[in-house]
Amino acid sequence: MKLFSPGACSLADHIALIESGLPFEMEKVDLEAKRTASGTDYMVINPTGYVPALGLDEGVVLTENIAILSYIAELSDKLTPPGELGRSRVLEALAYISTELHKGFKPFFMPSSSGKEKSLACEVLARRFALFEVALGHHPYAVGDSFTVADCYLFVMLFWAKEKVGLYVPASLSAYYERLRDRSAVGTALKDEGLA
Ligand SMILES: N[C@@H](CCC(=O)N[C@@H](CS)C(=O)NCC(=O)O)C(=O)O
Repeated sequence: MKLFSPGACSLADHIALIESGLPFEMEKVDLEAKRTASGTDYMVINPTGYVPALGLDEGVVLTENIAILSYIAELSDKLTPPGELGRSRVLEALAYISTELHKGFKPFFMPSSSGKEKSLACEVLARRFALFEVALGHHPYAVGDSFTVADCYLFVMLFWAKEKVGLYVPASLSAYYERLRDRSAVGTALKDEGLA
């Protein structure tokens, strides 16, 4: 498998792959030029132009964080909580992180955003992060008692909040973030992407 990934949301998939123990390689993508490090037109690999994309051994490409993270969890049989609803609970969390948190950061990454748009985004993100503040009051991870792919994605959202945007992050989420940062897979992924 090959993960197309620079220092972006694809960090979540990078962490998940290391945690899974599955063999993989990485190829960097120049997101402005839409070219991979080996010179391929990235739009041919992923017509949306977004990272991540996961090239599978069979020459098939999987795109979209939710699909890739779910695939890694299924293939490794790790990173999903036990129980009848385990897989659905992870999908529920991934969908929330993707549509409510990830997309909420957009104003911070668009040079044309006004100060007003950014401060509104801060308020909205704080409300949306609060859901996990409540969840983490009941159990140690995003979806229960075990580390899952939802934690990989939530970690990246908190990384952006704390290290890129400077959002206020409540103490319980900060403690969770530090706990995840101490995981060996997270440290390795951050180092490999030059973010440590
Ligand atoms: N819907 C996509 C969105 C992924 C996405 O937003 N990727 C950003 C990096 S975090 C990107 O590739 N941006 C490049 C661009 O907008 O040209 C997914 O969930 O995988």
